[in-house]
Amino acid sequence: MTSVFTRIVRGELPAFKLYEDDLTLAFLDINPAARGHTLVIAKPELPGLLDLPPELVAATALTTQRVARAIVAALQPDGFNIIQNNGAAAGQVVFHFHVHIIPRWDGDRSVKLWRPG
Ligand code: IU
Repeated sequence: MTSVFTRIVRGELPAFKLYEDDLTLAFLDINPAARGHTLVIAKPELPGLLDLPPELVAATALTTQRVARAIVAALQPDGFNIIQNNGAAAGQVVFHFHVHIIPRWDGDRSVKLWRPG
């Protein structure tokens, strides 16, 4: 089955893209938990962290750092969360590997970091 993120990679669905290279893509989350909430995906359609070959673990980690650095420079949050859900029990909804970057500001304790479904 083709995931919604594969369709974004192929350009079949729109997304606000922040960064792209051969192996990874970063775009704004459609239902953000906070301003600047971004997803970094591995382009190949693999469900979770344990399915990734080493080169994709490395590539997605590097893209996550690069994009987080750009978000910090642009939005100047006081911090940020990196979240990566594996399995429905953990709140994963899209079974195509992705890392969440969620900017945080002092006093924003109302941000719900994980909302199942
Ligand atoms: P999760 O880790 O699988 O639970 O996160 C999936 C995320 O994908 C969630 O934050 C959604 O808002 C987001 N998303 C999206 O950005 N664009 C989409 O078309 C779909 C989900 I479907």
